[in-house]
Amino acid sequence: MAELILTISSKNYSSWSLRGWLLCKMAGLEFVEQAVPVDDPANRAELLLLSPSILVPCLTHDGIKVWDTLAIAEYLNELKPKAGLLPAKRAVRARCRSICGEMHSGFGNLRSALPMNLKARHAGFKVWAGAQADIDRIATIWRECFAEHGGPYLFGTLTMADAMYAPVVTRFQTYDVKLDRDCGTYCERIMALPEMIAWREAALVEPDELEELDMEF
Ligand SMILES: N[C@@H](CCC(=O)N[C@@H](CS)C(=O)NCC(=O)O)C(=O)O
Repeated sequence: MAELILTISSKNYSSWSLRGWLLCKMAGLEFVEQAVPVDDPANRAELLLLSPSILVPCLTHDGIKVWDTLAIAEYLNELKPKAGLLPAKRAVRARCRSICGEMHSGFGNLRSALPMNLKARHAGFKVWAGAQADIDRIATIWRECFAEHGGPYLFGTLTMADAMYAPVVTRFQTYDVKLDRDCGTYCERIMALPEMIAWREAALVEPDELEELDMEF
């Protein structure tokens, strides 16, 4: 197979990079990581050559550029249909795509108030009502999935939905978000995935915090 290159940015701050990277891992494909720091305006010209949206992640394969995380997820599913990125049954696939879409286009309050930052720990963080409503909705989605599919992941086995929600899991840890037992156990399970351990370890050794990135990213 032609070489796959995944362009990403900070492992500490970039939630979309984490999603794209996890999707590649879940697809079971060999890929080359290309890290571009997007905080420096000088790098934006370079990034434009790598990603038409100037955003990460961006996947390059066989002369094809795929940007935007949902498009990457669908592309990987086409490349590796047996990897199970989407559930086998049409109705369940529809639900999986729906909750991925909800993550992709929604939860703005959560994303801006609780930005991904794996190095940080905010014990007793005060979550404002708007972000709490997003957290409650996510917990409802997860609980419905557990009830329907019995865990241990959202659709039984790992799918693109778990990748889409993985950065939320890290935020729940960072900001000490109170969750019920099932949701808490799910978070622990996601953080215990070998891929998440590897990502977190790399995030923790990135250069010091960049203040301007301590926001939705
Ligand atoms: N809708 C895009 C969002 C990607 C996105 O916002 N990426 C952020 C990093 S997490 C980015 O590249 N930001 C660069 C910048 O704002 O300069 C996707 O699904 O991939």
